[in-house]
Amino acid sequence: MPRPIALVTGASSGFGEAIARTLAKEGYDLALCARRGERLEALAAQLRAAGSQVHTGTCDVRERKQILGFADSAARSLGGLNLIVCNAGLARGLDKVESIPEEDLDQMLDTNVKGLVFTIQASLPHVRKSGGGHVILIGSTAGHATYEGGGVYCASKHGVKALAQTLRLELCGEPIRVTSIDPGMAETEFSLVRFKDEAKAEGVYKGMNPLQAGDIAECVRWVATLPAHVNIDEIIVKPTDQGSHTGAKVHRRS
Ligand code: NDP
Ligand code: 8X3
Repeated sequence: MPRPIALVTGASSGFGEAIARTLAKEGYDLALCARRGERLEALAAQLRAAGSQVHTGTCDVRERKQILGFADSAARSLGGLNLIVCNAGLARGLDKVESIPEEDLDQMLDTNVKGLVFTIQASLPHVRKSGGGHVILIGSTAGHATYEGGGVYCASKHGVKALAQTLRLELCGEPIRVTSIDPGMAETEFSLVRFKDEAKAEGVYKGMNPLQAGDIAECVRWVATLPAHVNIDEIIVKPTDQGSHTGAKVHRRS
């Protein structure tokens, strides 16, 4: 049996890094991309030492040519693509819709929505050529609810949900599964990227037990290793301490 091959965007930290580690343990070869290439190389060295073939690419998913070039070179060097994990994404700030800086607006929509579409466009031809496979989109509970200051991030993740549902319709009849994994509060670099302030980022998870990156990697492992005729459409996964889809109802011990 040939080893399955997964492409993971945003593999330099958080969910993407954990997904890469988990899939490597599961016997996958990997194509990993992000903008911080040095982090990818450090991760790739560990995964290669444990027996996986790993192709890395310093790549900004907002740049269509970069992600197209990365998917092509990955498929060429690894021998195809079977599983695509569209994970790269971010939130910037907590500004109201009325006053969000244009730079933050562009970065969230360009990364979370356009970058994801570019990743699909770059990868699907290789998945088809490889005989079929699975596309996993990392959405968010922010695709199921909204909160003040989160309007654009929530719009982007509602967009991810719409793209997952549409892809499932458009790919019906082909042996390609489409799953959306939609986490709630998870302690990664997400809040540091959002606030650019360590104390503020730590405060988000203060006194509660957030999800960890490995919890999301386990969801990916589970849906990807089910029999090919079983498609898990959507997983909403939250910390037990988070009652609502937003931060409105969170149990904190201190
Ligand atoms: P991290 O900040 O830890 O990881 C984000 C990853 O995305 C990094 O590897 C980063 O790499 C990559 N990335 C960001 N922008 C780009 C870009 N333009 N091109 C390529 N890669 C990019 O956060 P998480 O792991 O938490 O986030 C992963 C996904 O999960 C995101 O889509 C996020 O919206 C979603 N999510 C997160 C939740 C949370 O609470 N943590 C909850 C729900 C969803 P680099 O900077 O090197 O490019
Ligand atoms: C991240 C979850 O609550 O910060 O997607 O929007 S939240």
